[in-house]
Amino acid sequence: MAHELAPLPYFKDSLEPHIDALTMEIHHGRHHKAYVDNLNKAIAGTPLEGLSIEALIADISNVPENIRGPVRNNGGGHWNHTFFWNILAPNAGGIPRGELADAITATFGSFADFQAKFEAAGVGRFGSGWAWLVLNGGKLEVVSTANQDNPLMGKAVAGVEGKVLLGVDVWEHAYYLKYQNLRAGYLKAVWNLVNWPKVSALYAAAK
Ligand code: MN3
Repeated sequence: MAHELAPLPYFKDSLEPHIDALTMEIHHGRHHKAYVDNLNKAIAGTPLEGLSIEALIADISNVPENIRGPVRNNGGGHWNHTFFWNILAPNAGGIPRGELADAITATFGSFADFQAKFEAAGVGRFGSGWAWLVLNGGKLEVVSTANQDNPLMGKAVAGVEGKVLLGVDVWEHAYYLKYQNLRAGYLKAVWNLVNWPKVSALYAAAK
């Protein structure tokens, strides 16, 4: 079955003023849609059509070489954006609670130290990519990937690994209309949108 672009789980203007409606419209309706369309095109007529998006990108090295690049870029793009839309929410943000909060403090020193490390990972990613919070071998880590790579792809492909708890798109298309070149300002604003109950649920499931 072909992969599909799911509707946003909220209205395109629901993340205002932190992420503007036009950015959401273009980012979801054009960028994410293009990843889905190009992924479907790349795997059309191959046995890979039967795989879930997770199974497909977790095993990139077994994708035939002639379509591996497009599957990696567009399959990664599809998974990453689907995850991103769903880890954000209107009227969210604040601070995590419970076991996740304890783990963040134990690992990074404080929630503020974690935020600084995450923002640095996003700002420090030269060009396009993503910043992530992952659980790797039972330990929280802040990492980043290039382009549409992600930790599901594994260390050999993406350079990082672990179960994804939080991810933020730092491609210019994610913020340029409102923040222009100020990626750091966008990353700070995104804290107002993080759905911590959801991140906590992912943490509980990943442990
Ligand atoms: Mn994007």
